[in-house]
Amino acid sequence: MGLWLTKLYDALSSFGEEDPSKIIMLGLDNAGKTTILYKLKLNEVVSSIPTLGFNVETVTPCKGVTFTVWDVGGQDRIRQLWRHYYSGAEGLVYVVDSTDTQRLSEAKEELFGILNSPEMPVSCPVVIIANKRDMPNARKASEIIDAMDLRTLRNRKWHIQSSCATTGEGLYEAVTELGRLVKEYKRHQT
Ligand code: G3D
Ligand code: MG
Repeated sequence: MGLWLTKLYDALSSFGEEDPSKIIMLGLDNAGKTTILYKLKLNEVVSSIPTLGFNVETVTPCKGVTFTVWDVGGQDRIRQLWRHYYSGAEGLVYVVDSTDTQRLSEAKEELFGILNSPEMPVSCPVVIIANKRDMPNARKASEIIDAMDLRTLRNRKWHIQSSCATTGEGLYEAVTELGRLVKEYKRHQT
C-alpha cells in the first residue's frame, strides 16, 4: 500500500473501531460516487444490488465501516425505497459535481429533501464533497456553499471538501473529517 492508501485506511479504521458505522453516500448521477467508492474500497469488492429497481452499491473498506451508495434525482417511482436505507445512518456523504452548475439547484433540492426525510436521523452529520476540482470550470467550495445554501443547514454538523476522485486528492481529508463528525455524533446519541 502506498502512503496515501495507508493514511486513508487509518482514517477509515478509526471510525469503525468501537462500534460499526453506517455511512450513506449520495448525489446526482455523474457526480463521481462510484469513482470515490473504488478509491475507498482498498481491497474490498464493490457489490451491486440491482434487484431492488435501483442500483445500490456497498463497500466495507475496513472492519466496521460500511458505505451504501446510490444515485438520487429523477425516477420518482423508487424514491420510497431510499427511506429504508436512511434509517440508522450515522453519516451522509453528499457528492456534487462542481463543474455541473446547471444541476447545482437540483443537487441542492435533493440534499434538502433527503435531510428532511422523516427516516433520516435528525442530527446525522453531512460531508459534502465538491468533486472534479481538477477541471478548469470547477466551482470553488465557497461558491458551492452559496449556490446550495449550505449555511441554512440546521441541527447538524456539516463540512465541505473539494476533491478529485480520479486521483484521490481530497478524499483523505473528507474521510478524516467524516470520521471526526461521526464519532462526535455517536457520542451524543448514547
Ligand atoms: P456517479 O457514480 O456519481 O454516477 P461516476 O459518477 O463515479 O461514475 O463518475 C462519472 C464520470 O465522472 C466518470 O467519467 C468519472 O471518471 C468522472 N469523474 C469522477 N470524478 C472525477 C474527478 O474528480 N475529475 C474528473 N475530471 N472526472 C471525474 P466517465 O467518462 O467514465 O463517465
Ligand atoms: Mg455510480
